[in-house]
Amino acid sequence: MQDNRNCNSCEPVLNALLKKAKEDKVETVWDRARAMQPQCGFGEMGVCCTNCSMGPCRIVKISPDGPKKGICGATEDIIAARNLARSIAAGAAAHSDHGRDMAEALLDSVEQKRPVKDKEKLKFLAEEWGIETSNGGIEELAAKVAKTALEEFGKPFGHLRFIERAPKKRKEIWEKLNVIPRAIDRDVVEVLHSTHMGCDADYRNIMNSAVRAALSDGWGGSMIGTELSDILFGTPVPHEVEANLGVLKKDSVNIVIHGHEPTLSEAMVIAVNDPEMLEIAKSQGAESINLVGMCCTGNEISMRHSVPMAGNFFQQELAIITGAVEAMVVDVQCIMPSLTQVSKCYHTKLITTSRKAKIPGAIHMEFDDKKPVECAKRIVQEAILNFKNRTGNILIPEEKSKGKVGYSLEAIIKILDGVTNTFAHPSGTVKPLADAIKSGVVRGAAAIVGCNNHRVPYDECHVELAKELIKNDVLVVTTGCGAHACIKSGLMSDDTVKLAGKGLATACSLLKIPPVLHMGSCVDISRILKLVSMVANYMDVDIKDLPVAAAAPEWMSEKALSIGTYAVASGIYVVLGVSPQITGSENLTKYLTSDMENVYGGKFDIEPDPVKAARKILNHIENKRKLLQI
Ligand code: SF4
Ligand code: MSK
Repeated sequence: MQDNRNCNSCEPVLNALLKKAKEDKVETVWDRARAMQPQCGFGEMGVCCTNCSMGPCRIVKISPDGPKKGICGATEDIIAARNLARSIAAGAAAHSDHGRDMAEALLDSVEQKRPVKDKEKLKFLAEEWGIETSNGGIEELAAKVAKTALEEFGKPFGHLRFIERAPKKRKEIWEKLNVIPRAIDRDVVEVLHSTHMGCDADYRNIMNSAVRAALSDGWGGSMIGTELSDILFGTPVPHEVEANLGVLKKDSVNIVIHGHEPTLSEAMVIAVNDPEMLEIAKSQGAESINLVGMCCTGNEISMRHSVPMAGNFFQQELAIITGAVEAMVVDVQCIMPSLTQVSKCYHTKLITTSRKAKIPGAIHMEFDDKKPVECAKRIVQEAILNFKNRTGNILIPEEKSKGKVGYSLEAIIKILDGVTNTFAHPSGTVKPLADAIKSGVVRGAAAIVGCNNHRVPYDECHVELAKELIKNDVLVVTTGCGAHACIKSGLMSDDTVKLAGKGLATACSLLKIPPVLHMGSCVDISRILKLVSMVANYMDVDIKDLPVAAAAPEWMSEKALSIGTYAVASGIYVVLGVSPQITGSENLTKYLTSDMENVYGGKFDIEPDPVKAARKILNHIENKRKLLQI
């Protein structure tokens, strides 16, 4: 495990709060990672199987005498591929269920007569899906769009609607390989079926099912999540926010909202701004109510409401350790179960809100989509009444930085339109971006996404990779916890252009954008898919031909595996900083890191060192440029 915390922005915060944790006798993720060493070799290589009760079975790689097959005869290839496919399906399920919740929230908003924020986007989507837009009002249209979105999860025939956004050549590849996603739930279920004991025994075929499920995430569930969130709560526009744990306030009621789905956090924004709530807070001796966001919820509400970004995955325990958090309010995904133990050492109330994610020891206040603001007010009140229970044991780090967030696809296109003044298409043009890439002023683009992981230096991998890429004239777009790392280190401020190469710096100065663009939460990687598709269509090539790449330098979640898989299957070169648990199967490892390129045009690579990872991405980009003869 890595104890190294070299990122300039996070090091002082970490050092101070880990010291405090030690003094307060609080265990953190780093302590548990240390205690876990050495980690199980079978698990690390992906060759342990528990798919039936004849097992567990494990393949012994290090000695010639150990078992080379499971009790049923499953080989290392089968076991490793089945394990990986199930993880990808779980990641696709998590993202897609988030998308389904947004569709249900849209339907609820119609029933509750709550207006949608982006009516234009609603109309665009309705038109795209062939829904009649001239009859009836906005509410009727919203209901039709929500129902059509919900049908994408279980329709018995056809394929996913958003597949039509992909370039023609990409769709032909998917069709030839028979991996076109049909219905989101069906594709996830098929992975679970085919990886059941005694079913699919061909690792390549297992991976085909996994690819289909992953594509149903990227071009299905995640895309629905992003589009409907924008319709419901507004499409983000660029603006400045503050980031890092220094955003907590000493004299205010601090509420950290953590997780993923924007329904809860949007209601929390309304609740904390309610004058009645402020009055109660003042009656308890607080100056104000300070709502801050963590992980992807942090991305969602910073993009739409300028709510400060308190930090990423590895900062969730540290936020409570400050001793200044009255409530940590969580919904789904990436919430460490350890938060109950950490919060017990302080006065913090951990409040769970989703029936899908209860944590023993937390207070459960179930969020009701039909009464969002009422629920949020009850939660806020619970936090306010906890202000008086603060002890003097408080340490709020001084560190905070500023940066620009909110680069939705629509915002990027509007900026580009501003340069050309060409409204060639109702949804705008990507011509200036394509021209900048073609001319070589900008060499290419790379997405930096994903989590934190104790196996690599915290935040440093995101930040160093981003710096290397922009230095070499590669535009960086980022989401999820990678976005938090970049904003904390100042990479999203306008003056970051001084770190960029000459070409990229010139383009960014002209467009008045930082060279590292915040594009949102994990589901918002669908924004990136749409952007690369538009550029590919504009240049009349496939995504695989573009000088673009992606990296997940500190990934840990099954969702990241699904993202990586749909990116590779969409033709993108993806560098992982942490190896998936596959190395026990040479065949599967070779398939993912080499053979996939022959069929999909994209492949995985594994490189923990961010500078070496940048070099690989730069080489890939230059190769693609050569092939395009640009
Ligand atoms: Fe063992 Fe086969 Fe059962 Fe897996 S499915 S636990 S390899 S017997
Ligand atoms: S929150 S999936 S730790 S990016 Fe989306 Fe961060 Fe990874 Fe969760």
